[in-house]
Amino acid sequence: MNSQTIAFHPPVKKSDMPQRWGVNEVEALFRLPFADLLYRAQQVHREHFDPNQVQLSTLLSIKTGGCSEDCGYCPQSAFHSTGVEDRKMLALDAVVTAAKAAQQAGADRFCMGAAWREPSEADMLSVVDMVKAVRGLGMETCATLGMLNDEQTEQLKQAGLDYYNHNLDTSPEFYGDVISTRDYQDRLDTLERVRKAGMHVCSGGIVGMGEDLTQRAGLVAQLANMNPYPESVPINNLVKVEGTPLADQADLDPLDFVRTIAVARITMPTARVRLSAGRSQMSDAIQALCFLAGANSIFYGEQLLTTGNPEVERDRALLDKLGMYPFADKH
Ligand code: SAM
Ligand code: DTB
Ligand code: SF4
Repeated sequence: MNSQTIAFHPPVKKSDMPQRWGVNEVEALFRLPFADLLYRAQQVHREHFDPNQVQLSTLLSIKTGGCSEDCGYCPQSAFHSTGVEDRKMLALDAVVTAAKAAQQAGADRFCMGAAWREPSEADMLSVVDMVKAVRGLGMETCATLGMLNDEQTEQLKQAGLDYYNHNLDTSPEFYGDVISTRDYQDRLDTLERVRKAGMHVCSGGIVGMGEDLTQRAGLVAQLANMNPYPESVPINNLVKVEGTPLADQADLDPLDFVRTIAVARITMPTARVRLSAGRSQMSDAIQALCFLAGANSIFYGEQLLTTGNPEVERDRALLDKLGMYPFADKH
């Protein structure tokens, strides 16, 4: 496969009359009886996707730790003492080796993450080379590098970047409780630039940070009301890392995580909804419920950025048990 044939997913079309989701409407979905919610999510899912197919993204931290932002959940923030070692940017050959290994293991998308508020000009030159090299392997490419300006989105587009990940993380109302060093509008601006440059948008958030139901609904409404809404929507369950301000946050009821997946599926019918961080702490049964609720993508590989993820063998066994198959196997 060459780089011209990678367009696996058509972009979500901009709609002239987008359905606008009120926060109250989204909250009403969250409050549905569990069986009714999952039934609706299943109907929407089956209308747009093969429900047994799952897309596999592998993450690689290309620059770890020492970040100048104060995101309360993040082990890589320089504001928190978490024991994560600061590492300078990986060399190109290390990235290519990791991408080849991910492809060999069955991943179809490779996502490069960096602990930056925003990339510098020199950083961009390295990242552009990485994107070209990974795309040259025939994988879909994704990067998450922080805020971007117009020139940077153009550089990434030219390099062949398929997706840019930049999460809204939570609702506008709860955001200030978690992050103080940049505001919500900065995130929306970056996403707008990514869209304008013609790349697919990957944007989602984290649940279990102490947000109330209205605020959880507020995050989903923000994402669903983007026109068009993101092609990829990662739903992360907070990974509680010692040394971060959210380390002692009470556990989210796993069924509320499943509900969040279902509501994302109903409100963003054609998006890849990714069951993202937090899977190491989830039983097979809860993950199966997430797939039933409309999740059709996971992070695949033993490591997220700095924290663990299920072993490849365990994920393969889980997918087999459920009769599910990776997206890449069908192409
Ligand atoms: N620095 C860039 C940025 O913030 O956009 C890219 C990397 S950052 C680690 C990407 C995303 O990882 C965050 O927006 C957040 O949603 C997620 N994340 C970070 N720490 C997490 C944690 N402890 N639990 C769940 N998700 C987390
Ligand atoms: C996303 O939504 N989740 C990923 C990816 N996009 C970059 C990151 C999860 C990070 C979990 C904590 C860590 O491993 O450092
Ligand atoms: Fe930095 Fe991203 Fe972590 Fe925030 S989430 S501290 S921007 S690496």
